[in-house]
Amino acid sequence: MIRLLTAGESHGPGLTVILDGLPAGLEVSLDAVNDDLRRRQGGYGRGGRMAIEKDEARVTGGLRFGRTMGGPLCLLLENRDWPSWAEAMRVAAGPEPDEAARRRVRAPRPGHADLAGALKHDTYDARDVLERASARETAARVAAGGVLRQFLKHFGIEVASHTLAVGDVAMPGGTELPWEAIVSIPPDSPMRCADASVEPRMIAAVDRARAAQDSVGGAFQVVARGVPPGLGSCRQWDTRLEARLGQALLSIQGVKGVEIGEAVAGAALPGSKVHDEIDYDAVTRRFRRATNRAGGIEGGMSNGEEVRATAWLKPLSTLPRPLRTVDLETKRPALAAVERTDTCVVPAAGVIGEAMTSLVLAEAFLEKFGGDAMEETARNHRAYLARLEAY
Ligand code: EPS
Repeated sequence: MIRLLTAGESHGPGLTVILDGLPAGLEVSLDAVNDDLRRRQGGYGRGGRMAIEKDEARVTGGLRFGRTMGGPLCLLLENRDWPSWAEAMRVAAGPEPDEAARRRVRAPRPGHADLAGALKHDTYDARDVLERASARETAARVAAGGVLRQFLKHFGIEVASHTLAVGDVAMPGGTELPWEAIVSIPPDSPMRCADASVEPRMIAAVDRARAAQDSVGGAFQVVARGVPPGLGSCRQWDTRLEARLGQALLSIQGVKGVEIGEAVAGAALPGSKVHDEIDYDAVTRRFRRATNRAGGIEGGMSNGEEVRATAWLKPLSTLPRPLRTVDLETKRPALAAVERTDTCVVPAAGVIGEAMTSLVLAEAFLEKFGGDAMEETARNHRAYLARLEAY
């Protein structure tokens, strides 16, 4: 069983990742992990923070000679911004420093975790809440995803993403973007959008929002190929692959909606125009489909086609021109707290979506094939593929 835990605050000393359940013998390239971290930091629409951070993972447990040993992997990511927050976010006990009082957040931002968290944790300083709610935490998830991607690659599974929409600028609907088009998006692409004619309009949408002191949301799609049929299960509600993918993607800060395949368009169509007809290729000895509106999942299980999921992000809730709120202490009307912020994080969110999809697939993969050492997992996987061919 794969388990991922992260710890750390946005302006604390750093982030810790514990990834438990990987078989022994997985070779881990930290360069590849750091490439993913770099991709997450990019994208047009980021604020000043990304000029400060340069995320790099350091291993403090679980690797020997570059390979897992069967124990949990522990990664650390330093927050370079920490020295500016060492007083406001002091770890040690003692009276609240002036700097912490100055950085108090008493005017909860509509759309943010501030209010619900302050009530829940009984604090009048929403900083206690927002520091952990912050999407800074996603750097830790991407570091874990960078490792899990390497695990999956071993078994021919690859995960990629692309931006579908920013604000009201969207890729033309109804076309399934081929895998090759997605993976040929350059790593430093500003919007991570595969359509060069749409990208400048997405950039303009961010510019417009920034000029209006506002923010924009959007949508990204995650695609996984090489996923064998039979990951996940129709056995119970929580074993279903689409349910697990939905939870993983919805757990990304800012994501409010998830669609598997072409679920939204399909809801308005008759079944005959939605379901992907089944064909058999006698040469490759594989069942296959000419269409993939199901997004590679049927009945809670992968069906051997590409797994495709789309996630929608709300516009960021920190607004330079703030909305109305109420002061936590005085209960008087106030303007919401304004923190340094990004204008758009959709390109980064796609990379985080890849990490979360990798987590779900790796977990479902190990559930099916098991194994305490990579060779054992590979043996089980090979035997299953051989059985599918002989089916
Ligand atoms: C975030 C606010 C911004 C973002 C941050 C998430 O940080 P700051 O308040 O320091 O300017 O840049 O994202 C990251 C630090 C990151 O690594 O993605 C928020 O409130 O969620």
